[in-house]
Amino acid sequence: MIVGRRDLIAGGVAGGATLLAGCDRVIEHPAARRILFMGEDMQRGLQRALVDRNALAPEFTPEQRSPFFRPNGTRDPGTPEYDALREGRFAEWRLQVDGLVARPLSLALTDLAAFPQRAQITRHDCVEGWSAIAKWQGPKLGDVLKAAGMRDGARYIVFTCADMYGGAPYYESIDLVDAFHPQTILAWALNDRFLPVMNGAPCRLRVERQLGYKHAKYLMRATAVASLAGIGKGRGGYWEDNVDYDWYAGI
Ligand SMILES: Nc1nc2c(c(=O)[nH]1)N[C@H]1C(S)=C(S)[C@@H](COP(=O)(O)O)O[C@H]1N2
Ligand SMILES: [Mo]
Repeated sequence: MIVGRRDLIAGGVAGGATLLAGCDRVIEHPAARRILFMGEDMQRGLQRALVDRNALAPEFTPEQRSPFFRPNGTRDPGTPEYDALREGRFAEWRLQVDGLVARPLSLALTDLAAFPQRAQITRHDCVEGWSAIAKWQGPKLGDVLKAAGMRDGARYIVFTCADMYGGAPYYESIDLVDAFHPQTILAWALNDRFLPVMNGAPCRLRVERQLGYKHAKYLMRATAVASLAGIGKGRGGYWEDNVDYDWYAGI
């Protein structure tokens, strides 16, 4: 039996990082560390191979929504650039879609709203042990990528965010299976309102089959790449680079 992330969270254990955190002394040894994380990668690889990556995350009714969707991580990027965009109610904001695409795009919120919209009421699970149910709306990332046209060799989409967290730029990445998953959207609305700043205004990723840290807020750029090497520290995301979280955080 494969224990999913949801089971781990429901049981009060917040995934691999916490499980391993109990063995600090073993982990300090480089060889032990290598073996442990190799095991971890194999386990994740196995999970990715066995789990139906196209299955849908559960969706909920409007009544099941949480009264409040708490923020986590950055609550306000607070940079001069972001402040200026916010001041102008994000009219000047553009999402750059670039990298290994045939037609790079520069999309305003009105452009995102002109795509067919998907709305979904889903549960967000943070590794820190909290969950919240909310309605998200936006175009499917897959539709936006189709508009840009994927070029041969593209394997991942890297999301660049407007904020720094703990002094490092926040970024994330997903593979094309998740990028083209029907519930993966560029959300600009939360519970039928524009995203609040604390939840990632003006636009954030929703990648519903993965844990909260993959849901990049304050999106500025979505870049199709062949490899994650050379981006950040090369592990595919802020938490992956800095805290050993798994790149694939499937639930
Ligand atoms: N740009 C950016 N995206 C981010 C974060 C962040 O700090 N900066 N935090 C992540 C984490 S750990 C979680 S649980 C969710 C929290 O989303 P929320 O603030 O809307 O609750 O956003 C994720 N995306
Ligand atoms: Mo999180």
